[in-house]
Amino acid sequence: MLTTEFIDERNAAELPHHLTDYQALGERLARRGLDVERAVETLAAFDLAIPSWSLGTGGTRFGRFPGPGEPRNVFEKMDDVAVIHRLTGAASGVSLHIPWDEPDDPAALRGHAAALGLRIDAVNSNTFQDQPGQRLSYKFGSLAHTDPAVREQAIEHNLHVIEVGEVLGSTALSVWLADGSNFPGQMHLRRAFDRTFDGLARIYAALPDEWRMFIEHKPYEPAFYAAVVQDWGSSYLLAHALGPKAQCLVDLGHHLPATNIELIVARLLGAGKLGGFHFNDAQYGDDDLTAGSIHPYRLFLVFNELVDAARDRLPDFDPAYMIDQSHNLKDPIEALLQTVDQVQRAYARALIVDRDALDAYQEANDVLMAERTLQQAFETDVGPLVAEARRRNGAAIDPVATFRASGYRAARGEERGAVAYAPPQSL
Ligand SMILES: [Mn+2]
Repeated sequence: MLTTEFIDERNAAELPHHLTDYQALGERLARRGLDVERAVETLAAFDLAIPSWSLGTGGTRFGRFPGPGEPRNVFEKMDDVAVIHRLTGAASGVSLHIPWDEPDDPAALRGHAAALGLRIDAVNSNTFQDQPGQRLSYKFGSLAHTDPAVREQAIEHNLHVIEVGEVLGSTALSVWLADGSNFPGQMHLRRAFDRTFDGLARIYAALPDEWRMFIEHKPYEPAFYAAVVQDWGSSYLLAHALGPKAQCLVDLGHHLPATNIELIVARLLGAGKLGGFHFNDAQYGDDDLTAGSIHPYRLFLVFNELVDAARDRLPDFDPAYMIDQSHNLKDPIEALLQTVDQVQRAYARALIVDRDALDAYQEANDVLMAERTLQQAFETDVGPLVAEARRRNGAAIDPVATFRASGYRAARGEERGAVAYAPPQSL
């Protein structure tokens, strides 16, 4: 259905216009002393991970409105990720959530992924809700719980996730904790943090050699008074005390309004503790909207820090790029195609910043020209650059249009039916 021939055929129809646009962009950048070919090569090597929980329609606490043809199991989710990867050439990773998408046979799932040209990215543990048959409840926390038996259960779960991840070929564990309190006085603020560190240290000790642990902070929700790992400072304290394999994960939606996220990224980069990202966007709180849909300039400024860090060859610079969104209204595959495109655009814009000029303006305290250098890159239409990177990877010049023309969703609707697959929420 979405064969190489089909994609090539669709691309062929767009090729004359595309090449004209690409050449024009190359000439415009050359006048600024920038090499479009170098940017295309770097962008073509970019790759991110799709979370297993994003292939079905999400929901809110008020309801969920699923569409036909959603994947019924983790194998079908892989099939959908393969479609996203074929169309974008930049989504070969799958980030699995345990237990939501725990396979009965992890080796078989690894084989299925490999056959589709996919790899298993970070595995995510879950101690923020109780599973059927679970012995002890996480109602009052997991690693931070007052009861050592609950803490032990949470540690055991994380060790199990590492074991499953090893069979799957993963090399990273993402830990997001819902631990916290809703009311002043409910939880001893200092001791809860110490208990969390002790639990993470046990998990850290079990990490295989080449593995990393990503610690994901979040200011509130479900803890509405005091979250235990509420900000990058707490995350950094934990990662620093745990050791070199522990790093901080920046979910773009896990910050209070008006927080300067690119500044946090710069701080973590400087400390060698930037583990990776969960891309999404937000107007108010942890809205899990499509990346770049609300604050595209911020997404560009985040990538600007990353391109700058790569240029300075910072040690320990190897961020894991993941998506974490909830697709409540859009077709999940289309929303993910749009997301990958938006992230690629932000990266492309950062790649065409005139860094020598920016350096000089910063040194000379030329405020206006320094800002204008960033704006000039952001305001450039990088569509042809992104399309060219995709084309060279054998992917689609226009992923969403190609997906719609393929009839993939309708065919899956016939095959999978309008099932009400249990809705994992986004994290
Ligand atoms: Mn997240």
